[in-house]
Amino acid sequence: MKPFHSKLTAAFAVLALAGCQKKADTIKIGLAGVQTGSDGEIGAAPIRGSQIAIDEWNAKGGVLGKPIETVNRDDEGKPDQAVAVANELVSAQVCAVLGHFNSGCSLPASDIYNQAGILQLTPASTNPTITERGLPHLFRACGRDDQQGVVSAAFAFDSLKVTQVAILHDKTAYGQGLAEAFKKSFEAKGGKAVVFEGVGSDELDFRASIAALKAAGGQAVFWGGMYKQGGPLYKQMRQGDFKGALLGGDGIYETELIKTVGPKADSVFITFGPDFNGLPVAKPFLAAYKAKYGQEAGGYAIYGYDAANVLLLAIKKAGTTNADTVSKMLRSQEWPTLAGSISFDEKGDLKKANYVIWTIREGKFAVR
Ligand code: ABU
Repeated sequence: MKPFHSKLTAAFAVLALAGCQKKADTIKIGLAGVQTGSDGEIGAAPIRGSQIAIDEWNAKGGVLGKPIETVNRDDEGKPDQAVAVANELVSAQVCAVLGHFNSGCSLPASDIYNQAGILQLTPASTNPTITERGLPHLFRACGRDDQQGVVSAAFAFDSLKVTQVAILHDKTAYGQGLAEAFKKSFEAKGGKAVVFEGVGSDELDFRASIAALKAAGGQAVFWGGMYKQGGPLYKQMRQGDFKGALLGGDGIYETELIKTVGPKADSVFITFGPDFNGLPVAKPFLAAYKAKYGQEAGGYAIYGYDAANVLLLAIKKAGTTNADTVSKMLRSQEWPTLAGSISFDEKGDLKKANYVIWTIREGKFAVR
């Protein structure tokens, strides 16, 4: 006999699916992620990108003959709030969720979507565990931290000739996971992590850590965390007369970082996807983003746009919003995106994730 909570979960999933299919007037898509607080700027970008894609689909008649309705929820970058948001989206009977942004939010929220039989496609959550759990309807349109950690470590060791690195992280699922991935890869190359230290995710005073890493012989710093802390860390490295490079992942790829570190901080090195700004195919999207939101599209905006287009195209091709059918469809072929064609493996990861090294040149992010 099934335990009571399993029966409830099954009933909940049936109700959610029934609602999704019964609601004949619109196709509801959840947009979820951090849009306020310290990660607000970087987190809002993919949601805005997704919204632009959905506006374009609606202008052409929606999908499956119905208008697409978005249900947008801010998880504030907090795992507990992400759980509340996920429950709200289930109650709202969305058919799929584009989000969340933070790995620490996608992890608990994905359990709720999984129980409710709702497809989730995150444009930005890079922690490997997200897709390693084998959830059947979970996908990501970005790479993984064990991929970007490898690229960053190879760049530090092979190109910068750094052999001793200090690794700091913010103790989050993203920041700590990325720091560990970098360390593993850097040490496999023959390098040494002379410091590996977690700091609170609201810590802005790094002077003690910088003094310690200088004393330990660190030649560069790897930061596993977000831009709101990465910027002050770099500034304090220079104020503390530490001339080594700052390396980091996609969480510091945000123009707010440049405002903090200055336009000439050319020894900041970031892993992110390839440059799309110069691609003719991306120009209409970049213009639409600026027209709608009054600012340049941040790095993850295009991932949100691409994720929404891939999801809607898969729903259209599947002829249904049923999560099983759409998930099979997503795994079955290559999907065109502004950033090139993508395909998903059995886990829901991209079959090929292209990370390149970015730096800051003339006040802008530029591929090194
Ligand atoms: N991947 C960058 C920041 C989002 C996250 O994975 O937490």
